[in-house]
Amino acid sequence: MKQHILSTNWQFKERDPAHSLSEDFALTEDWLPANVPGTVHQALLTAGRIPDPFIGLNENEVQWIGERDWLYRCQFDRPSDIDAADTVALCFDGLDTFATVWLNGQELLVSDNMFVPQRIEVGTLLRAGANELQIRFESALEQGKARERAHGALQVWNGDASRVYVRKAQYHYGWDWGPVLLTAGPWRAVRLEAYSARIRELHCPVVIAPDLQSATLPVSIAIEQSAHTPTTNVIMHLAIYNPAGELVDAIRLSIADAPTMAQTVHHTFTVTSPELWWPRGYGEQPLYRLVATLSQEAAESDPDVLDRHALRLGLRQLQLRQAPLDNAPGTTFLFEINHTPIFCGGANWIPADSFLPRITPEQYRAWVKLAADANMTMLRVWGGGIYEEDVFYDACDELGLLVWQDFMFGCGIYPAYPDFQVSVRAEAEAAVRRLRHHPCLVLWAGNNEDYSIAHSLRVYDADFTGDFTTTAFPARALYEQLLPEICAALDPTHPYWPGSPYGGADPNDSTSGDRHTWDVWHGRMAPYQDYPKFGGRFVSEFGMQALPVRATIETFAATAERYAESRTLEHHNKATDGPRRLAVYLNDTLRAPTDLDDMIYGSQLVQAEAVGAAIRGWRRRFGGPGRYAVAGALVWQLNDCWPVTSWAVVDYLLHPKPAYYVIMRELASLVVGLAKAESGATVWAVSSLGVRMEAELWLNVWTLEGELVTSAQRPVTLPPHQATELGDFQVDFQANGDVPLVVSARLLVGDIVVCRAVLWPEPFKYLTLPDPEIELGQEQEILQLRAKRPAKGVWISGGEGVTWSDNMVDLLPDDEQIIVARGLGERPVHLRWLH
Ligand code: BMA
Repeated sequence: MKQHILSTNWQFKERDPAHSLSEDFALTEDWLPANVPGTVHQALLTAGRIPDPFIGLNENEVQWIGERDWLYRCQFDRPSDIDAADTVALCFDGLDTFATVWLNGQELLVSDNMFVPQRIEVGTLLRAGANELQIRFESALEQGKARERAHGALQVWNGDASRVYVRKAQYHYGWDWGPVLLTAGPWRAVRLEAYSARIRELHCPVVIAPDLQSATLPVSIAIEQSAHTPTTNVIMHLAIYNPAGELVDAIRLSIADAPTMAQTVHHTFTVTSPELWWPRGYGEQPLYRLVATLSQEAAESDPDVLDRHALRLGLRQLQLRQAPLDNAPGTTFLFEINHTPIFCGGANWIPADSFLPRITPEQYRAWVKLAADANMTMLRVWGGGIYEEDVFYDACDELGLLVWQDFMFGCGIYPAYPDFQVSVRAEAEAAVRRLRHHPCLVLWAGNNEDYSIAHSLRVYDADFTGDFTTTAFPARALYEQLLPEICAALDPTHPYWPGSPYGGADPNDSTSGDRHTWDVWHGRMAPYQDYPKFGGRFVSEFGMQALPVRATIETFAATAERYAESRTLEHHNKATDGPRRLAVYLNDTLRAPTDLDDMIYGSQLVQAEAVGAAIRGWRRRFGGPGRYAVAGALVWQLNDCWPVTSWAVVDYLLHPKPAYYVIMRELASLVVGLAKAESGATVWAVSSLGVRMEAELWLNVWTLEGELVTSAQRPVTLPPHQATELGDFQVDFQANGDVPLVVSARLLVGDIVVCRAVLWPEPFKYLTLPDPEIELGQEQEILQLRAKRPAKGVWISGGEGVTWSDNMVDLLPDDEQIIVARGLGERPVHLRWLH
């Protein structure tokens, strides 16, 4: 197959209603160069026509763009390698959103769903020599409003309510962390394909034997041949390569000669003793490679390759186990890979930019690597964004991150009238076909919080079984019928779940399915220390806001605006009551911050403490066979789409906030935990290792002045893949009157401290912390940190481009911590801590 990407020679302009459409397209003036793939905002920015909407209050200045229609045009020559007999197709991998396309003046296609790739055979419309492609993008806002008028207004959380009628990334309408930037444009590639025969689809739903000793690879290949010149002597060569790149098996299949224009051929490979794919932390991520080559045999020469497709496959067993618990009501929500129970610690993923085409493959890889480096095992692709780019899933395959994939519906009552369902079907089929072969993929979920909003409006009746489209929650026809049917037909090897959250009469039930824990921050604004009480069988969202790092703030706030309460900083916090809620948590926890740096540090400390309390408390309940009461904790949210104060643990410019390092520690293979108990402190540990571990538990109690009050030491045994309660540790907190005490626990394997936990008296604002006298040793990029007295939240900074092996640590006397600062070079570091 020959392929030409139409990425040059594009122009765009605002539609001028004073002219007819054809006059407007024919105008010679007003056109500006456009990048394709791209968006109108990016093109206007490049042309210097708009201020950067990410800076200051500029978002307000560019709202008109979303209210207008936009025209694109591209002149291109018919590529010389296209034969007269070839079938030629124009492919639009993504059009955002209400697009009409003309080729040489003839209407080619009308599209209203950003998630549906379009492929149109152009036949004789494509001329020899010069051709012109024209696209009109109509305002998604206006089109959505028209549909809303026709079908009735529906309820949403976040964004303009007309969005539920528009199959466009929902966060473009503004979210509680994202600006309103209703862009338009050919956001994915525009391509010409020409062929005499092509592989339309290569599919291989791998099945692993229950004993994991063999894998069956049932391959099916859909082939299409040009209607004009039926090709003869066509063969299909299929080969499977192991992760080292060595051929495992191959086969040559002959293809029936045309007249059959479309046909599917099948072959099943068996791989014995497969190298299994594992989530990171549990094993390697070996990837097999399946290559299908379609060629035409020639009498006296090598066969002509007509088309070639390849898939990377990970061989792994997957099960979502929903089984009764011995020690708690309801059922588990437990992912098993290769029969191994996985605690899915990780994060929610939102689009990494308001303007999608400018996210580079390198940035995608950097994001996924950040998640992997934080010991995360799962990312949830949240339903208000997009079905992500291939490179995102490729990186997850390579780094061993499991992916929970929502369908793209979020926080709304969506319609389900027949045309809407047709569009959703096309979108879902395209997404499932594109993503189903990735080993990282472990779940399809119907939507984000649509059951929650329905429940809050009292229109969700879990027992209702009639025609959903006649109810006030019509989209159950999508989530409980259309989408699961598509998944069952196209991707039976992955589980489907109707929503996130879902399970129980209240979709946010804590005893079945998944749960979004917003009792902290939203809802009742419970203290973050109470997170452990608000668990669920799988917590797929929870989070706490914090400011981004200072360098990021400086990119959008003018010098005079660099204070926490400034109009600019408040504009860059999109949550309803965001600054006020943040102030409550800060006030509950710390003495009031006085300047921007204190506010950054303070909010980030609170976020780190909150997220740590949640994961620590919930992972403790990953209690072993029959007792996996909480099997996942996905923080809301990993990333941002612009520079903003949000729940993100890494800011828009990929700077980790302190919470990131707390997550890294709490999701390590071995962790120790401490909580207050009647007798003092209670201790537990969690292991995600596959073998029983023998370790030494060291416990110490310190005054803030650095005097050792008590200590204890004992051997402990940690069974694999579970949390283990290690009993109570007697501490008499009252022995010295009001003297605050700090309890520390460490696990040692051999001489090495493998994990630490510290239990501080709270709230921190009541503590008067003496100077801990931190000593810093620095040998190139290795730092040694020691303290004479307990130090809380020691944050190390050293300028841009440093990767810390750990950060935001608590220091205690007699416990040196070594931190590796890759990329620091000779630069000095700066420390700050709570005092
Ligand atoms: C959940 C998410 C998002 C939202 C977040 C913070 O509801 O699904 O919609 O951004 O909480 O409010």
